Amino acid sequence: MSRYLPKPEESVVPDGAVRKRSIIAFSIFIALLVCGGLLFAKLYNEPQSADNVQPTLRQGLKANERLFSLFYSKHREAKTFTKQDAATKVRVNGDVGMDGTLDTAWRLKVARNPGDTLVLTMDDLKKLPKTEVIFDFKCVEGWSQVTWWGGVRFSDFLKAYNLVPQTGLKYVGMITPDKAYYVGNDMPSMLQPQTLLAYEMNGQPLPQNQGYPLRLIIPVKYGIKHLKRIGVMYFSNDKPKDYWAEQGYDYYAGL
Ligand SMILES: Nc1nc2c(c(=O)[nH]1)N[C@H]1C(S)=C(S)[C@@H](COP(=O)(O)O)O[C@H]1N2
Ligand SMILES: [Mo]
Repeated sequence: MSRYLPKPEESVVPDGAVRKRSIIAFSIFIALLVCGGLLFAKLYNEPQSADNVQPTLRQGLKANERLFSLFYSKHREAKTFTKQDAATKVRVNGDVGMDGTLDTAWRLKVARNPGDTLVLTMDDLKKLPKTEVIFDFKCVEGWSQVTWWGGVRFSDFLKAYNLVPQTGLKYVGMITPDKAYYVGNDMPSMLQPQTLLAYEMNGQPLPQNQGYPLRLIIPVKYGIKHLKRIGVMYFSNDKPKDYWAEQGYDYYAGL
């Protein structure tokens, strides 16, 4: 005995309603077309600014930048590891600005204000509290390694040397003593508590090829930003010169 199956209820839409829906759909289509056309015309007619980007597009880029810096606020922290996780054979990469060897004649020059440069020795820095960080060091070339560093937390250094007003500026620039390698880092990343002026690796003074006597460790950034062998440090609102950004790499180089 065949079972009686009720027919699925047909939804009968009256002709008038179909026409109305078609008109609405078509109107939306036309409206979008007009908006697109207007935007194109606006972009097409806009004078380009100095950096070859139309102001409307620039606004979009600026909004992206703001969104980005929200995610990468100074509260973010890189994942940390234990000393047992740290590599004993630490990879050496990049030797720009690393010619020859440095000795105790080295000084850290900090351009505090125009005409006011601090000149510091390694002993000055070692008097400040020591902070250690063990994190996964990542290079843009595609390798990473858990490594252990010790030194002065950058924010502690600023407090100790009356450099807190300089945190009102947007960037910190660093240069090797021979000026061959240079980086710029944004202030929020510099103030992140894991950022160090490092003078130790695996509990020992830095090897020459890894930045003796002082290097930057900034765990929220890719390796390119961890300048080895700091000679000069300065503060500015303009983006400091950056070696790899000049080669086309992302200036921010955040993880
Ligand atoms: N002075 C200087 N610092 C530098 C570089 C360089 O070529 N010169 N290379 C950078 C890059 S690309 C990386 S990945 C790290 C590598 O640090 P490491 O040699 O201690 O592993 O240093 C960074 N700091
Ligand atoms: Mo790198």
